[in-house]
Amino acid sequence: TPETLSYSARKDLVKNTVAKRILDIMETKKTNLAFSADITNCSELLKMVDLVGPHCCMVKTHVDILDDFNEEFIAKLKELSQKHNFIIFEDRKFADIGNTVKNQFSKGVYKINDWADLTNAHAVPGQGVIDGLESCTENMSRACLLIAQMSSAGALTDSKYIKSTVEMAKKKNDYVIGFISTSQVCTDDPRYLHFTPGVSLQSSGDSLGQQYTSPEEVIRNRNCDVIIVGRGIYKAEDPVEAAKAYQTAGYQAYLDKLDR
Ligand code: 6AU
Repeated sequence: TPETLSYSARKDLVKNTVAKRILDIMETKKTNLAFSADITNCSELLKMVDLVGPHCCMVKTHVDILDDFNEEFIAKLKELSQKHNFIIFEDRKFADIGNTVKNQFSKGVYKINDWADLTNAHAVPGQGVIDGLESCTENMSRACLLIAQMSSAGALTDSKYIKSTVEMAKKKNDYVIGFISTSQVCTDDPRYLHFTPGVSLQSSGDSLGQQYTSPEEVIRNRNCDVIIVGRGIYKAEDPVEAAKAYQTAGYQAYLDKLDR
C-alpha cells in the first residue's frame, strides 16, 4: 500500500484555501471530527456548538431543519467558528440543474454561499451542478464535496456511479476538494479529502436506514479522513465527553495509520 501522508504534507499539495484550512485545523487541534449539529432550535444548536467546538475541525449544519432560523443565527455561528477555529459545512446536498442550484445556493432565505465555507452536491445531474455552485463563489474562499456513496441501507451508488463521480471531481480539481463516502473512493490523488458519515461508538443503526461503523474502521481500514458524527454526540448524556471520545478515537486511528 502507498505511504500515508500526514495532514501537513497534504496541505502543501492542495490549492483550495478551504482544504488547506481543514488540514491545518486537523493538525493543530488534533481532531478529524466533524460535528453534525442536526438540532432544530437555533439557541440549542449554538449552545451545543459552543461545547463541542473545541473538539472538532468542522461543524456541519442542515439550516433548513431550524424552526426559528434567522440571520442573527448565522452571525453567531460565524462568531463561534472563529472562537473555536472550525469550518462551517452546510450539508445541502444540491441535486438540480446548474441554473437552479445557483439560485438555491445564493438566494432565498438561507443565502448559503454567504456563510458556508463548504457545501456538498450529488453528482447525478452531471457537471452543471458544480458549475452552478462555483459560479456563486467568485473571490470567496469556498469549496464543495461530491457525494460518491451514502451510509444508508440500499443506497443506489454502485461502483460505476462512484467511478463517474470521482472523474467529475477531477475535472474540477480546485473547487471540489473531496467526497462524502463510506470508504476511500479516490486512491490515486492525496489532494482529495474523504468525509464519512454513519459513525458511532454505540449504535449500529437507526430505524430509518442509517448504518454506523466505528471511527477506527473509517479512518484506519477504509482510509477516509474526516468522521462525521451527529447523534453520537448531541444525543449523548454528556456531549462534551462524547465529543472527546470521538476526537481521540478518530485522531488515534490517523496516527496509527501514519505509523503502520
Ligand atoms: O450521526 P447521525 O446519524 O446522527 O448523522 C449523520 C449526518 C446527518 C446526515 O444528513 C449526514 O450525516 N449524512 C450524509 C452527509 C453528511 O452528506 C451522507 C450520508 O450518506 N449519510 C449521512 O448520514 O446529518
